Amino acid sequence: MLGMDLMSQYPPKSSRPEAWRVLGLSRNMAPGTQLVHGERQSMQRVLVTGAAGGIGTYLRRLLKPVYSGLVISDMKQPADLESDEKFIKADLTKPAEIEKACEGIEGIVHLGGFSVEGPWETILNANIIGCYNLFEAARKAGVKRIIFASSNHAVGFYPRTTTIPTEVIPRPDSRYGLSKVFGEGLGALYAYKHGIGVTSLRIGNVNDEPIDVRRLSIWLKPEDLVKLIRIGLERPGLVYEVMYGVSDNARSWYDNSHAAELGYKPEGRSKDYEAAAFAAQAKLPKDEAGDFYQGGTFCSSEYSADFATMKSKS
Ligand code: 15L
Repeated sequence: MLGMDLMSQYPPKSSRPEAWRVLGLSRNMAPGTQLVHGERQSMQRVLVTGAAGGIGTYLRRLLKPVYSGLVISDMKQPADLESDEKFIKADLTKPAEIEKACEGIEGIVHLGGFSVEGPWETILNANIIGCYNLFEAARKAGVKRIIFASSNHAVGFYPRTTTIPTEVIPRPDSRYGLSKVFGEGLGALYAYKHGIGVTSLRIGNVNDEPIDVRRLSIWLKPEDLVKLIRIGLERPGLVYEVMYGVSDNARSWYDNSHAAELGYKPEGRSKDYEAAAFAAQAKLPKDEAGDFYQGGTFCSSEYSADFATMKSKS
């Protein structure tokens, strides 16, 4: 049984050879290899769904040196697919296709689906039915771990004046955010009922740098996303966890202390980009409800409540 002090060093850094030794690892071991209850466990065959999208494009590059058996899937092949990448074309709404993509897979990073607000039919098919199909295919294939790409929009209707922990009542700000609440629930169901280790990451905004004032609070440096994914795929004993997918942001609205307990040490600091983000913000139109709530324009879009009343109650 690993002690908590050791856990707090997870994933171990190569700059800490003693941690590698205590965990039973060698520096020559392939990344993703670990010791669980005295056995060598390997997590190499990892599937990334939605790999042609914005986050997927970062992860194709960043996960390639980490997982030797990386497989990527999407509805259409990425235009810049490289010869050493294994791509499987799979539409999440077609169970047979997604089952094929899951064959022989140990861990999944599920990014696939519709990544912004959309019509109900689109969200229903891509993010609800598609997500269910993915979890079912994973269960049938004996997948051990799933990272579900949830979103800050699952809780977007909290005001920016509030700091929220992971254990918070959902306040989705859109049909898109609602689908992420569904996905988080699905993750908990498959974790406790089927024994798949699931991590829901409430991702903020993955980008090279924060692009406006709201993103200073929710920015996620792509390399920090990899750290979160590695915790979810590799940390021994994980059942079901929720973490905020954000970097070390001074203006954060999230209490991400649970992620820290699980070993997350973000390197990105949005403070380093404040001047540029404020300059970009100055060019954006004012948005009464959007600027008040964490979810921004996802909250103000299609808004029909009386804002003054809602503000006084939030
Ligand atoms: C998300 O969940 C979206 O997928 C992404 O496109 C951004 O809009 C991001 O949230 C955000 O809030 O910036």
